Amino acid sequence: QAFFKPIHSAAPPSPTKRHTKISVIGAGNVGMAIAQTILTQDLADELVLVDAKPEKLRGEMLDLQHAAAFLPRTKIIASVDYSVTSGSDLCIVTAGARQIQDESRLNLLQRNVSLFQKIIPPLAQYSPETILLIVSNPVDVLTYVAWKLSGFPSNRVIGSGTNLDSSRFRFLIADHLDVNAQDVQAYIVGEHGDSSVALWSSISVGGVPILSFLEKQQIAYEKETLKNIHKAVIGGAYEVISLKGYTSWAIGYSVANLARSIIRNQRKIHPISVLASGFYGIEGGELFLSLPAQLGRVGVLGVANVHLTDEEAQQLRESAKTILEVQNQLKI
Ligand code: 6V0
Repeated sequence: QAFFKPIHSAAPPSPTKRHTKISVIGAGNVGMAIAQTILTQDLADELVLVDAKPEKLRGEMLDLQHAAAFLPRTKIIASVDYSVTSGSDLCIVTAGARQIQDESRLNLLQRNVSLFQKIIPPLAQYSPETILLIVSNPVDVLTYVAWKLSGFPSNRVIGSGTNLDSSRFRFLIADHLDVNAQDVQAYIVGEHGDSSVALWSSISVGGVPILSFLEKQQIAYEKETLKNIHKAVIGGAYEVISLKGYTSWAIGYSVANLARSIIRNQRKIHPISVLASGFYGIEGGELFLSLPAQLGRVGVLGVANVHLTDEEAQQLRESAKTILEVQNQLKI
């Protein structure tokens, strides 16, 4: 006997209602922060966790499942076997070696490329239509590696890139000016890391272009302050890692924000790692780095044509060179 007596006149579920499935690969600090933010924001009908450590994975799965009474209904499953990811709309890859104190992101690369050779082909095989969202560092080069290993069109392979750096940037500007970070439009582009580029010329707060405002007021010293803010953005991850051992909450929110734009077809512009060759005079080979890109249900819809000063464009090309130099040494 059924627990509920069915109401036969109730309409059957609409055939157009989509079942949304998101897989998170790597159930470490970052993967779990992303998973829990996705759950609280009601972004998926089914959330899948994959990790190489079965006990830890089961522990994380149970811990999240035990919160079911307080969360939107989501089926949570976990396995070390990639077949559980089958039919995912979005696969978020956070698996990897953790960045250790003072280690540059580029040093992590070699350890992570071989991991990706085990992770990306089965993901692509089980979910041939999925969007791959790469978070593992160094994110720009690993997004390129994922693109090559998956054989997917470039619009379906994205790196979380400088979405997080830009959020740190907006927080620090907002804190300095005592305004709401959501009112601060400011992009960091280029490499997620030491060669990232702050687009000073396009920063605005509530629609007011900040640099020209400061220049008109002849508050020249403020420019120095803003440059120090960029330094603080670059040092931000290193500082958090040296204090608590890893970063998690901000990257969790940042990636869930990208997941929302994709799954809910928001057409929002995010600074994320995309195939950048040909944009803003970037040449010399295929590479991924962050540019302000529009995201929707099919992945990357386009790249915004933000005005860059000559200096900013030059810095962006230098950032591209830094990435290519490393990438060219790889065997994929
Ligand atoms: P962590 O806590 O060590 O988690 C990594 C997880 O990956 C562990 O649970 C491992 O068991 C798992 N793993 C390892 N190999 C495999 C495999 N073959 N298949 C499945 N799972 C595997 O690290 P943490 O979560 O702190 O960081 C994860 C990655 O995210 C690192 O590469 C970080 O550098 C990167 N980050 C990227 C950021 C960004 O803005 N792009 C921000 C923060 C961290």
